[in-house]
Amino acid sequence: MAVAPPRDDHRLIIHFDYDCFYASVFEVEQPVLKTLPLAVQQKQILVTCNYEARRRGLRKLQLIQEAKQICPELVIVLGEDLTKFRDASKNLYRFLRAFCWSGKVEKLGFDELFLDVTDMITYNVDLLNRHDLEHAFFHLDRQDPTLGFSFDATEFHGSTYPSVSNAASGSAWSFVPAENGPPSLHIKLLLASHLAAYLRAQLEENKGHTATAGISTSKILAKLVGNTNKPNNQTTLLPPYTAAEPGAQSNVHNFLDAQDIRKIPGIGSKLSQKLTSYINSHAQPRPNSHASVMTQDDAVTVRHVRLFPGMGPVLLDQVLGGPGSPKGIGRKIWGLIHGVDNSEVLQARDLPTQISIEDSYGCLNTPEEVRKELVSLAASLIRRMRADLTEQDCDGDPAIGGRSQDPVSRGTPNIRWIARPRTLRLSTRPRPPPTSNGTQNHSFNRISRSAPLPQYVFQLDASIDALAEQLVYELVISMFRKLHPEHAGWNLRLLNIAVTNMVEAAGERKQSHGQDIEKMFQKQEMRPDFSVPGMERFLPEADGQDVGDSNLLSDNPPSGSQVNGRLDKSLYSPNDDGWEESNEDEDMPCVACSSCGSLIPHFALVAHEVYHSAPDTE
Ligand code: DCP
Ligand code: MG
Ligand code: MG
Repeated sequence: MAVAPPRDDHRLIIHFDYDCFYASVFEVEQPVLKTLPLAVQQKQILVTCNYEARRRGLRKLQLIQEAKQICPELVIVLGEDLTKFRDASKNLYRFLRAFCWSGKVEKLGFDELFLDVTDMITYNVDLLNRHDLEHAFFHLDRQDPTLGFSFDATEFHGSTYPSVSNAASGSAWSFVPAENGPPSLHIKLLLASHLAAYLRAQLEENKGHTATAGISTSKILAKLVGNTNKPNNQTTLLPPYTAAEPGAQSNVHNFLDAQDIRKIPGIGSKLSQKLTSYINSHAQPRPNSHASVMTQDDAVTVRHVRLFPGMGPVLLDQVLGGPGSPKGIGRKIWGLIHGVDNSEVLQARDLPTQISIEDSYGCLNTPEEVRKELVSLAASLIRRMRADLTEQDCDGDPAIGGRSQDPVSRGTPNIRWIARPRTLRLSTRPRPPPTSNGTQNHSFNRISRSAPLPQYVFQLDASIDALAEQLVYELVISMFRKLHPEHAGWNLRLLNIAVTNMVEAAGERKQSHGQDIEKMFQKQEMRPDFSVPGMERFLPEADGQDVGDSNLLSDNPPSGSQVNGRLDKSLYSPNDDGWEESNEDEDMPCVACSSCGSLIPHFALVAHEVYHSAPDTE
């Protein structure tokens, strides 16, 4: 089936991925670390390391023990407290957003951003002096023509796919149409490559972080092409994006065809497993064919799928569809492997959906112990609310960019709430009594109670400790008593206090939710990483939805409580931060169907077998 080519009212999208992000947060704090091999440890895992360490053979998600053997002089820092990474991520996001006219800057996880710079490029292409391209000027402000940077518009900045020497295109400028014709995609991408370079340089100069960028016309293409040259580099996917003439080659196809299917944002591990097992079990050996039989271990590329006999949205629906899978999955995946991704860059704020602070204890039994812990948790909660839910009011022109306008670093702040949670929730987890045969009962049930959050906690001039005391004495203790009417002896293992039900302050930009591709990006990006043993604690807790009265909630096996010490957990909304778990069918335990190899959730297996036994399914 033919696929509509990417839209020709091209958008220009830049994707950023900060280099060795956690490690560079430490390097910015202590520049001497830049010259040393540096690793960030969580549990027994090296979650990331700087490029000096990578040069010595270390890699992300390696066991610390193994890393030390390879590089005994390794400097190791602990990265279990995510606060500084979250703060740095927010800071960099705001810095880059200040340059972006559309405000369409979307976070993906802590260390990636998409910027929609279409309007900036359109404006600058129109102003380009075609008679002096080597001394072009990129305007960063529509009002002030002096704000901007000089660049050479005869060539792309950074790397390209294909590399310029390989591109049949010749010189970039040969693609510029006649004086009055519409600007070509080529020149728009060329300008976007210079803007990306400028932003990367600003980021490094002002914030000390280097980043890798990808430049193309959609989120999926910008992200994938950016990955091809790391670190501290950028790659632009060159036109042509369609094979308009017979025999012509589309760079989108050429580029995507070589990609491992598992790397395509939107095709997570479960979907690629289904595709791989389908292709491996159905391919006929065909000499010289790309769709020939492969062993289970062979990576399936986009090309394998695209050119597989009979492949199209209908077959993909059969292979990937099933109980619980999103409607139209076949068409969507068929589009993705052709580079079709019309999902917008969302103007998302970095707002959490809830903030929750908890601590685990050997045993809390007396009112005095509980009161003391609640005050301390409430103080942490209010501190976290102030950090995550306020911003400095900046009257300056956000279009002018981050150099002097960075709202984060300007003096004399005028702080205001950008969102106010409406609900306060208290959860506890009592230690269950031993079972009759004397063994420990491993129940993880939490009980919780919610109440409206009093307005006084939003007073920014009051001391955090005083507010915490007031909150506990006036409200939290009575919530606690309703959960535990007994006078003492609760044997508590955990206390959690959270604010939920976030409402953005009036006049704030709205976040839009629910675009499938956004979820798919996150699932693809984050899930494989979290499958590392011992990393489960970064999954948000599962008890986010109670409101109203006392509520028995069974949460997932230990998340925060496994770790000694306090955990603050800001659950970010999906579009801001890829760290939220999704409940779609990809998360369910699945078994492989013995007939077709598709991964089927347990509950749906019987129905699936019925489907195979129907006469027209095979
Ligand atoms: N991270 C984590 N746990 C994981 C995977 C990642 O805590 N299982 C953190 C550490 C990384 C950050 O997320 O610094 C960003 O992840 P990336 O995969 O982008 O890795 P880096 O930015 O560290 O390295 P690169 O230069 O390859 O982008
Ligand atoms: Mg990343
Ligand atoms: Mg990174």
